[in-house]
Amino acid sequence: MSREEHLLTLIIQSIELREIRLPLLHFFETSFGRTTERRIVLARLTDANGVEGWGECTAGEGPFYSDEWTDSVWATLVEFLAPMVLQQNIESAAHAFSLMKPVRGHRMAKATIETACWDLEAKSAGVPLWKHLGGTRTEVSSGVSIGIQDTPDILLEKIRKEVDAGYQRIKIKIKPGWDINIVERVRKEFPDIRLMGDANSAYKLSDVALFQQLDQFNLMMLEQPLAHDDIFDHATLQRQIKTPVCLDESIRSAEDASHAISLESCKIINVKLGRVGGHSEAKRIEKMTRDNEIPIWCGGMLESGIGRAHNIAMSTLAGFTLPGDVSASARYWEEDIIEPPVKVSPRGTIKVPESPGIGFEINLPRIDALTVRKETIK
Ligand code: OSB
Ligand code: MG
Repeated sequence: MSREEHLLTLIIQSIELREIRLPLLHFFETSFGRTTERRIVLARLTDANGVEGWGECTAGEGPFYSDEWTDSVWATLVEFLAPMVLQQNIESAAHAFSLMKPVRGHRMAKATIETACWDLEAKSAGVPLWKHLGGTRTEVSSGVSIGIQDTPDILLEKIRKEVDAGYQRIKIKIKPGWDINIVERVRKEFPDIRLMGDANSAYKLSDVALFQQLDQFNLMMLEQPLAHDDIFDHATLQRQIKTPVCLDESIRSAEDASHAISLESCKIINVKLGRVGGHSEAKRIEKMTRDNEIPIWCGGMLESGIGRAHNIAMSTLAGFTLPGDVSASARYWEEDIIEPPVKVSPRGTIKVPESPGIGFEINLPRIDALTVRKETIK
């Protein structure tokens, strides 16, 4: 096939999957559990011209944030998803997601391939991924997510460090027993910071009195207080509290976002590439929420550099008006798998890269050293 024909369509010749193990510098604890080491699936797609695209799966080590996890993703990619995209004439990266439509759910597994297709296509075209996606910002606003700590004093110390580093917004994780008391202490110490809480579905609608009490602390938003798959009870809750509800787990597609907007279940949405199935769906959500004047921001899933780079590219789309959870590599990793690592300025911003694709170099020797399994599907 001629080069011209290759430029018209995307033909994936091979998909190399790897699992890497990456220890976190500090444990990360949410209402559903504590993580100390990531088990991350990476995909390296190669086309007929030898151009490569990289994707990172955001699934956790167990089915606790969502029903996907490292081993389910691996099996789903090998058995079903990789064969659906290999050797196909993919019209463009924007169509990769629809090729995998016969598989229901498994959006994080799909996003691993889908995001890699976008990187590959942007590299083929010689443009930065963020431009290829239609992004407009040249720097993105950065916030941090701080997990549940062993003591409130440790939490306050961590917040101090991030505020001093310049991060534009602090998110703390909350759960029953680590909520109102903690928010009160944090507010006393930091009366003016942009502060929010993320419950990761730890509460029920019957806890409404607690959320009404939280209203006094002027939180920017309350993320996913109720069930992971709910949009109905969240609407009832939102009617009874002043703090804006932000949905994370509940929004898996543009349709979900549309339903949540119609029901007034939330005032803000957290967009995560893995949770929604990749850049195409994220773009649909961005358009839908922008048309409805619902602010959005980019969430994080303790990604290594490849996932982080994709998050930065997505965050350049116009609708991403609030600081995201995408922070510096050095907050999580002793050494990242990309070069240079993601850095955050003293103003709490990340400069968008100018080179083609995700715009960061892949540190292959580092990835090799971390790899615990590898499989190439052709
Ligand atoms: O709910 O946003 C969440 C991490 C793992 C699972 C779920 C969540 C998170 C975070 C971390 O809050 C954000 C980050 O990557 O820094
Ligand atoms: Mg969340």
